[in-house]
Amino acid sequence: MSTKTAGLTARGGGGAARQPDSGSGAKVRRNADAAYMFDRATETMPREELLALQLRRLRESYTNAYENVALHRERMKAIGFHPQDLKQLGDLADLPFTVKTDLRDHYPFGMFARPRDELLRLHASSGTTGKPTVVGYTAGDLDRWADLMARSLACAGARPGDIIHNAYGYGLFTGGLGAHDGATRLGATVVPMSGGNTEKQIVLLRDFGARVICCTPSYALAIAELAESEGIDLRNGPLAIGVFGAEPWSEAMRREIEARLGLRATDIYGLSEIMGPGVACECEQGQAGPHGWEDHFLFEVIDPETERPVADGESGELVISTLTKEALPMLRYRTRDITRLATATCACGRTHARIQRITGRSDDMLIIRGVNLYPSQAEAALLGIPELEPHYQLVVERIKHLDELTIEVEVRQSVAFSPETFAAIGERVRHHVKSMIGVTAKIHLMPAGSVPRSMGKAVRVRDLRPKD
Ligand code: DLL
Repeated sequence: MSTKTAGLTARGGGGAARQPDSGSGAKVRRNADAAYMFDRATETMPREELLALQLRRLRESYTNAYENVALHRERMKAIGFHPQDLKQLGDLADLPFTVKTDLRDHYPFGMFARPRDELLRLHASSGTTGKPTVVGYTAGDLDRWADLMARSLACAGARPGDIIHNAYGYGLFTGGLGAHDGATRLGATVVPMSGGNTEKQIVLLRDFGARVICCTPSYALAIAELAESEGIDLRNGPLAIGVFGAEPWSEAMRREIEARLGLRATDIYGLSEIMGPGVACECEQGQAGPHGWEDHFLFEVIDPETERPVADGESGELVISTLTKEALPMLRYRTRDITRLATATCACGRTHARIQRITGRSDDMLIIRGVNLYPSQAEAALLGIPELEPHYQLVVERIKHLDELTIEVEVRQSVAFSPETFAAIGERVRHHVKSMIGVTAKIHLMPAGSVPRSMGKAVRVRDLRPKD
């Protein structure tokens, strides 16, 4: 559905726009200004001020949701709560969560707090079943997103005047256009490459001399590998900064990408329900986890079982409330991403808390070559094919740095075997899966009874990718 690295297989603040430190579009020579920040006053705001700002904006965001979104109003009324009752940030812990299925249940526009004709953009990502999760933006939302993405790119080390090669997928996925608008706002020259066509990516990276590349970490490695096999050494060129995210990755992968592309690899985090890329971004100085932009988002970490906040610095599920979104205010959104928050001021001087590396998810969502995929979506696609039994497993492997999905699924006993029939069924399944969920999978048809049965929960996924 959402193509983070398009073409590979699939996905590849409140108030007016702020002026960058040195004036919009000002050229800063390569590495000339290591201390540059896009919005220094906000990025280094003392934490007490930041928390006071959060409380004020949180009340406004709850009021927007209460007044304009029936679901939120009903949930607040059901517990006798009114936004004016919000006296301190800690009050949040007793308020209801929002979950991904809320968006599906109110598909497509039922959770918008603004009339459709005030929305200037829609994006969508995978839902848990066939229906995508639709998100929308007012002019103000797009403006703040561009600011936050510019802030993120600058935090990662990009500067006005840089060439930014953007290989995040353009389209319904938020990566491409999100990074694009941010790079433009920063005053950089954007190469709107999108994902795929790796050979051309390498030629343009070399010929245009990009200083910054934006893509998923797995795609960065795929680019490195193809460049090496073609004898093109990107390490000798101006490429200096990578802004990588949209899928889980590790410190080992960071080191490998840095060595093979000769750049500093920074981690960018985001999700479409909250905004898209640029909810948080790592600084090049610290490389110690993405700074979550706390003037626009409120981050909590909860125990996914008890649903209560964990102690400061403990690991749990990240929950995010938007503070300035007009079209789609999100209240205590359960991201399902497992992480920790670090609040000590960073080496770079920024005061915004750092989201530590995402170590997993509290649901069964897989990210395969950047495509968000729930086993239930694959199941829905397989159930539409009458020759198949409802017994399957998704096997995920990493081959040459890229994720490969194989679907092992049983064929009904009543289907007589012939190589032609099976080849035709296999092709139909592959096509159906691709068109419904946007992932190219290898299909392994199995005799009835051969997918392992489980005594308890069915094991739907065998994720054989290295953890580090
Ligand atoms: O992936 C937005 C994005 C685009 C982020 C480009 C960064 C760069 P979704 O398609 O809605 O949005 O997927 C969101 O991807 O809940 C995480 O599980 C995962 N994810 C995103 N960034 C990271 C990261 C975009 N840096 C889901 N590390 C999130 C680990 C990440 N996982």
